[in-house]
Amino acid sequence: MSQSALQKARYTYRPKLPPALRGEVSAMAVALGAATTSIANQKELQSLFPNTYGAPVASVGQGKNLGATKKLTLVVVLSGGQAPGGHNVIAGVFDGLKKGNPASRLLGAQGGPKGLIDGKFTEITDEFMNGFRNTGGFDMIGSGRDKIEKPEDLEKVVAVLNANSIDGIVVIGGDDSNTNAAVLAEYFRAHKVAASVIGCPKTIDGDLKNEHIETSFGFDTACKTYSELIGNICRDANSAKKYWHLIKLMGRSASHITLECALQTQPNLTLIGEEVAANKSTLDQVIKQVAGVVAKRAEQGHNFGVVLIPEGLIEFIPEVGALIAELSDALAHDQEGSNEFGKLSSLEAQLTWLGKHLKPANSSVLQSLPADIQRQLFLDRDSHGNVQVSLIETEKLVIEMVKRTLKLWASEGKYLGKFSAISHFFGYEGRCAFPSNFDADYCYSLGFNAFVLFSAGLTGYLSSVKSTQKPVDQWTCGGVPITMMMNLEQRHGKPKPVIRKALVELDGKPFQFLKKHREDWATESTYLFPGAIQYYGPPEVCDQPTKTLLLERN
Ligand code: FBP
Repeated sequence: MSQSALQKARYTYRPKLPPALRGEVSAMAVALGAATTSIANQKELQSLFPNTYGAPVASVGQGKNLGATKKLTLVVVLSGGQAPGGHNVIAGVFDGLKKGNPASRLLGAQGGPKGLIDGKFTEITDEFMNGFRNTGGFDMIGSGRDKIEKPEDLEKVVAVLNANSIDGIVVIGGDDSNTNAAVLAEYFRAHKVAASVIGCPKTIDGDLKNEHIETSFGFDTACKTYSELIGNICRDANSAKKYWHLIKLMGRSASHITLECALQTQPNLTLIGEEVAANKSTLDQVIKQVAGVVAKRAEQGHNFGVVLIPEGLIEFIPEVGALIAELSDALAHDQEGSNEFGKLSSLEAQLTWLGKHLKPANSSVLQSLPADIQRQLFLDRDSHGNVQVSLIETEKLVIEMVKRTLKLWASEGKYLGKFSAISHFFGYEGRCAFPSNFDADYCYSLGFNAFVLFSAGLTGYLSSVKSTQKPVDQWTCGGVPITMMMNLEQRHGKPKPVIRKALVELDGKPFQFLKKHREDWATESTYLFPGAIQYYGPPEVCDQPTKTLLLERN
């Protein structure tokens, strides 16, 4: 297969390891601290996870590790959306395992959790591994969004483990997938299955983090990739001085990506979903906020600018969230029943039908939306009939509604500018990029560290690498019990134990930095141009972590 020059160069990059993971694996010992409790609902979680709840926080240091040289068979599972660095987590596990005992085996579950249920594996050999080191994507073994929760699937997994003499599973996933890792670990303990389960924190969304997990991998590379593109657009806007660019950024729920990209590029306006929710802003207020910045810049003769919009914004606006929830229910109900709505073809007829089936407040929000968005709400639904929020083109919605507001203000003599707007959506552009040096090093360390946790006999833990705002020489390693990060949340009307998602904290330093500077950024064009990710060169150019991490940890 032909390869690009960067591909070839990256295959030979040697990721930097923290001091605790250097040297002989038999000298990497795991020390255990005091027992832990979950962040909330302690009683309920203890009864749901009687065999794994309360495990101590672990740290990796110098000492004797008798399990490190044992011959083992481990399985890696990639779960959920792609995130740069997944292949390096696998490389870290692989190298640790082989260093401990060259006869050990690593298997990759094909296509994510489903591969584990069906017993479909790819044997990871040296040659196979070497073709994926330091590369983006999950194409090495594939990923999937299945969960292993149903009793019959759990039984199948146990049969697969026994048939293949598997000693442990590394789950590489986000909050949901690692919640599933905790369920598996508990099930194995309860059913006297010897295999253990260790998770690694993955998601570009950056919402799997807490005291022990400083960042999820992939966030760094994805944000740097989007920031390069945003910086280029800022420069184009500032050169041509004729367009407003409205850019939606991935992040299913939390606005971390949008916030980080704002810190890296200093656009004129950044909407943060969590702030909109906290202020209980209406859609009209959000639109007026955008139109207000456009009008203010127009007064200075600047009919151009850049606005960042998080993917999850729409659901954070309380009235739109309420509309989507009721609409999903009504349409799903119709789909399962008479399919009256499904048979209507004109938008007018659909709106009339919904006028009769929705609460008046939700119906009037629906009526206020541009026709294209109304159509999207009805068309883009999942197999259960639910509205697929991530497919709604919020950036276009904002443009259309800002246009309306500016037209009104112009008719009242309050606005004399020109609003020519272009929409963008950046998501898939960043999920499979070559991992930055930070992600390459971080992921390799997470994987290697996961192996050390296995060798010490731990189960139900997330691999944790800390002090990542500092150079790798100062990173520390350990493990955090997954149950410690859990609470009960309502899912489909029932309480479910889940890892708590980390949303943007409005009193946190990253958001406070944005808040302090945003008025200046709105009126003055103080854009920053981060440029492309650099892989070779001075550390201050190549090895810097995200601004979020620097602000949060320093
Ligand atoms: P994970 O949480 O699984 O890492 O995925 C995150 C994400 O990239 C979101 O930002 C985005 O909303 C979603 O996946 C899109 O996923 P898909 O392409 O499967 O629709």
